[in-house]
Amino acid sequence: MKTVCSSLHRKHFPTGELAGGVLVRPYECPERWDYIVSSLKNSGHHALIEPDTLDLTLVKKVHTEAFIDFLQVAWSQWAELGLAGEAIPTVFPARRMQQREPTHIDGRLGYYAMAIETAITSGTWQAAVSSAACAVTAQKLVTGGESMAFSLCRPPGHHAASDLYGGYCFLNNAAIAAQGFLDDGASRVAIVDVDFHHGNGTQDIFYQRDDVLFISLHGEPQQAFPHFLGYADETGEGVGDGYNINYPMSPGTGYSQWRDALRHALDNVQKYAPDALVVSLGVDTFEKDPISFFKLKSDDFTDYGAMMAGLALPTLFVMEGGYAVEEIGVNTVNVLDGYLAAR
Ligand code: SP5
Ligand code: ZN
Repeated sequence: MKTVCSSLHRKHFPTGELAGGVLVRPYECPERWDYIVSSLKNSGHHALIEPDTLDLTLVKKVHTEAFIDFLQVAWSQWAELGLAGEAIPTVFPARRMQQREPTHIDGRLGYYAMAIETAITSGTWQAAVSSAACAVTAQKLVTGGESMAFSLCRPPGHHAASDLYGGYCFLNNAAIAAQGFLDDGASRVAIVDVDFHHGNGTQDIFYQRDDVLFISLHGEPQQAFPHFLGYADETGEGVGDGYNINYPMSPGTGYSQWRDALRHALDNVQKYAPDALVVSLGVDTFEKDPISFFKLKSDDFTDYGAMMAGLALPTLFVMEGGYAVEEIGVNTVNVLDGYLAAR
C-alpha cells in the first residue's frame, strides 16, 4: 500500500482553538500525523511518497476563485494590522444580513468561515495546499492502476465547501480527489464519509450533481458539530436528487448500529456502480475521542475496513479527523489493514 504524505502539514499549527469558552491547544495538531506515520511503519507500510505539485485548475472546479484568493492572502492581510493573535473571525453574515464580501479582514474572515475553532496562521495556506496535493497524488496512483492508496491529509478537508472554511478544514481534499477521478476518465465516483462529523462541505459541493454519490455517517446535527447540515432528509437537488445520503446517529451509538448503517451505505454504493470509491476516513468515531460521541473500539476499525474491501472498487482513503492522539494511528491503520487483508 502506498501512502502519500507531506511534512509541510507542520506549517499549520495554530496555538489556540476556542472550545468551552476558552482558548485551548487545538485538538487538530501536528502530532496526529506523527502517530499515524509511526503506526503505518509499525505495521510494515514503509512506502511513504511525497505529493506532486497541486494543480490549482483542478482545485478551482471545487472551490471558488474568490475563496482561494482569500485563503492565500488572509494571513498577510491579518498580519498587516499588527494584531496579537491568530486570525479568527468575530462577525458573520447571519440571517437577513448582506451576503457581500467586505474588504476588511474581519469581514472577510466571517464571510468565509463556517466555524471559528479554526485559526488561520502564517503557514496555513501552504499546509492546506500540501494536504490537497497528497489527495490528488494518491488519486492518480489509483487511476493509474493501484487498487488502493492512502493520502495522509493534514489539515483535513470535509467541512470545507466551495467557499467556506472551518471545522479544521480549508480545501476539501476528498472532493478535489473525486473531481480528479472524473477528470481522469471516471464516469461516477462514490464518497463514503465515515468521520464522526457530517461532511457538510463535501455534501454541499456535490449536492446538485449525479456524477458523485455522497454518503455520510455521523453524529446527528441536533447534537453534534457542524449542527446546521447532515439531516436524513437532505437527499440532493435537481439532477443530484437521490445522490446524497445521510445517516445521522445519536449520542452513545456503538459499533453494531454504526455497522448496520455502513452496510446500508455500502449497498447504496454498489447499486450506484461507481468507477472509484473515496473514503473520507475520520477516526473520531472512537470511544475515547475527546470531541465526539460514538463508541467504536479499535478492532471495529479493522472490521469495517474489511467490509469496504467487499465492494472491490479502486479505493482512495483520505484522512479526515480523529483526536484521541495516542490511538489515532492504530485505528487508522486498522481500517487500512482490515481493507488489505480482505481485498
Ligand atoms: C475534521 C473534523 O473532524 N473536524 C471537527 C471540527 C470540530 N470542531 C468543534 C467541535 C466542538 C465539539 N465540542 C465538544 C467538546 C467536548 N469536550
Ligand atoms: Zn470529525
